[in-house]
Amino acid sequence: MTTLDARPVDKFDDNDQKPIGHGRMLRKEDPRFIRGLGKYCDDIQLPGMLHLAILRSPVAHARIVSVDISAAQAHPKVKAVITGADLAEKGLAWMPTLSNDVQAVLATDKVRFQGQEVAFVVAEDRYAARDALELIDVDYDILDPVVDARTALSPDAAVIRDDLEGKTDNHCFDWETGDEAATEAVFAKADVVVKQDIVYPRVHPAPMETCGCVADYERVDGKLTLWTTSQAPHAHRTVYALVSGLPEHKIRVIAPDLGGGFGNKVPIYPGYVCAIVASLVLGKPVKWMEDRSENLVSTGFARDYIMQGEIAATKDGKILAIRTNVLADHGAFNGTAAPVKYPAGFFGVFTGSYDLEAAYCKMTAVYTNKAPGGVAYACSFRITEAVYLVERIVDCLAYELEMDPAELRLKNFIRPEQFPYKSKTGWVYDSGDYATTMRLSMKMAGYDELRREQAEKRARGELMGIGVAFFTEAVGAGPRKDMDILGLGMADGCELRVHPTGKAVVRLSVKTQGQGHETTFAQIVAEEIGIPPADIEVVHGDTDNTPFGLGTYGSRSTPVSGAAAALVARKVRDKARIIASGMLEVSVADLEWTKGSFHVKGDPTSAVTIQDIAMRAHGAGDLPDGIEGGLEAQICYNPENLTYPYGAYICVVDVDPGTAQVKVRRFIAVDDCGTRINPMIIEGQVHGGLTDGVGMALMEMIAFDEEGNCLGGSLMDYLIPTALEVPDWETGFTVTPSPHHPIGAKGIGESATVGSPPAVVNAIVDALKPYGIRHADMPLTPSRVWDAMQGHPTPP
Ligand code: MCN
Ligand code: CUN
Repeated sequence: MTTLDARPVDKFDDNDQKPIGHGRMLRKEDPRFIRGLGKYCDDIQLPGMLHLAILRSPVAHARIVSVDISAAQAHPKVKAVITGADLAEKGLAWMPTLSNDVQAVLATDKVRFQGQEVAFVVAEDRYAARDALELIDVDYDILDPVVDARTALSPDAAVIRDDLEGKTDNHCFDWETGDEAATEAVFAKADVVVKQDIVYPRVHPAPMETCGCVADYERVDGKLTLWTTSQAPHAHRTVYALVSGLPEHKIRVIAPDLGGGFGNKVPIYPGYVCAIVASLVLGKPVKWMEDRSENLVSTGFARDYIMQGEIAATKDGKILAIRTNVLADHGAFNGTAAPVKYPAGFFGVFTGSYDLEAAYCKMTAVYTNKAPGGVAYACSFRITEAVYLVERIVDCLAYELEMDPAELRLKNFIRPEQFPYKSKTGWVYDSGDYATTMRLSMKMAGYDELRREQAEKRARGELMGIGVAFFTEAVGAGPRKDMDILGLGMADGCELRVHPTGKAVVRLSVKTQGQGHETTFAQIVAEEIGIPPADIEVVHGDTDNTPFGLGTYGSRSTPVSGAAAALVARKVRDKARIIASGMLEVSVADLEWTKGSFHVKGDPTSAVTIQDIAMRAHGAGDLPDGIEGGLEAQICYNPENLTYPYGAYICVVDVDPGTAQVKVRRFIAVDDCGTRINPMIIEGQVHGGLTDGVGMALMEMIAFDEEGNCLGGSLMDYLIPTALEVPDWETGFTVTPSPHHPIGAKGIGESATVGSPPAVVNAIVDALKPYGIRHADMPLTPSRVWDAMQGHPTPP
């Protein structure tokens, strides 16, 4: 019998030169995770720790008339009850969001969404804190809620953000990209124009672990330590320093193991600030952990774009231009996390994988009485919405032209020789060979055979659909010259130390939430300096122990921090070469590097290993002139460009004509993320993302009633997919390295979530072709599919 302990944690073999892409190296972190030995925020227990619970608004929009906390304060186990008014006295009632808006930490004047933070209780235990919430009496004067983004700008809509000076409407921002006049000119000459309303509903990242923290302020040395669910510990630390006035070196942010992030753990939530305030006031450690309903109702949502797409083409299917008008629902505060110059994230890549003559997007964002957020759920900064728009509208064009959707795409792809390709909205796609990837997916699917099967089934009245989607992402934010968040440049630091015995520690500024960084970053370093991955410890998620950098989101870890890890290892290797030249008494130019050692050119027997060199670097005896002892280096990597991973997805569905139930029968996913570091981890990322896509296409949506009540406050009401709803994934890959990344790797973490929803929806719409249906909005629940089959449009 194989026991867990006997399982190889690391299959890397010293004699194998290729730790990158090497077989299926198991994850170094899994022995602790699969035994339940991960250490999460809620596992942190400190002596004298108190517990914080938050009172949340039961209504979507109301003026706060009064808050009576006297009964809660009288509870024997309660240590403090704090309201918005208390925070306002200290100037802490409002905090900046990652989009330069402000958000209430605790409501003072009004509540603006159901679930908003109104007051908090700190008590001896979690139960007492929760009980005492019931004793707080808030008198609300109910106001009309703004629930539908389509009516948010109507003159009679209540003004949500009257806290902002001079604000008289619910307008959040306008944004545009591309060339309006040039696009209009192309549309005017086109043979065919297809227009379609397309909604990407509000959905939830729903990580297994909810958000929370433990704040511990030590009065003696004035140091605040915050264990927190954060995908970006360094960025969070800087924001806390700016908000609280505590000096930055006296703040230590630690993100321990995270039970999934999916973008949910990028924003700074009021609960974190409340716990910090409580610890500052009481001088004790304070824990806050939200429960599942709090997470579902109040934390960062994803999507909520109401889009109108238009595509112009010749009658034989050459796509000429794409135009889109978007209404973006940002909720009550603009809490979107996106580089400052990109208020709509990277939605600008809505031109997809196609070579166009012109493109234009106009967007209006509005405030509504809903929770803030917008960038989450593996979106690559809103590329989910962009890819859904373009891949749906291209299918609408195929429908109108009666062309095969795969053929239509093949006809319009950017060609390999056009890279680097500058899109009509200004993005420079680094590399790609789209047709090869598309053809591989068609071959794996047996595309022609599937179409034959479909024709036979249609003749028998059976509903089978084949959905095709092709996506390109722009990930790895980003070049400092045009990307920053709250003024912080989007570069990443990396530090590598090789110890005397040849074991190493690499320190990262990014933070894994389940993606396997402890394994893959060790692999990157191993590839460059020849120390086995098992001998390389990856340290991350602790601001006192890692170099500054902006964290993990937008699949930026591999493109930015992965590049930093490769380059810092090369820097160490360069120093090792000089030390080796001293050890072997030859010039640096006479040395060759193989398998973790330097040898004299033409004489493989006179060699020193990286481990020998490490010992010499730290040991007694002379080093070459000008070389200091030790074997370590640090760098900060500023990416030259984003990386552009892509993929071709084919989904096969069967729809029951009697019940409108959709069964996803097959799903073929061919991804190209350039150089593949760990094929097994990549496969895991893709499997997870494909499951997300099936979830969004078939069942996920955060719904509200007319009063602004959130109808998805539990996992009974907000459905997420399980193994039962998904098929056995069929994955494949092509490899087109990024020309500017040191090891040619592109991001993969969000690819499948981005690419799969349109594949599933395209398949369902294809199945419904006999009903004359060109489009239906997600989530395609049986009732929505049924309505579509009866000729009823999707309700908003
Ligand atoms: N990888 C690889 N070869 C490549 C590219 C990536 O082996 N060419 C590996 C990486 O080394 C890393 C993983 O794949 O271990 C994902 O890498 P990358 O694409 O760089 O993405 P990030 O590490 O930056 O992860 C962020 C991304 C995002 S933004 C969301 S949202 C998401 C996702 O990752 N959240 C996740 N995948 C998730 N997976 C898990 N388990 N949990 C989450 O919360
Ligand atoms: Cu958009 S979700 Mo991920 O970038 O953390």
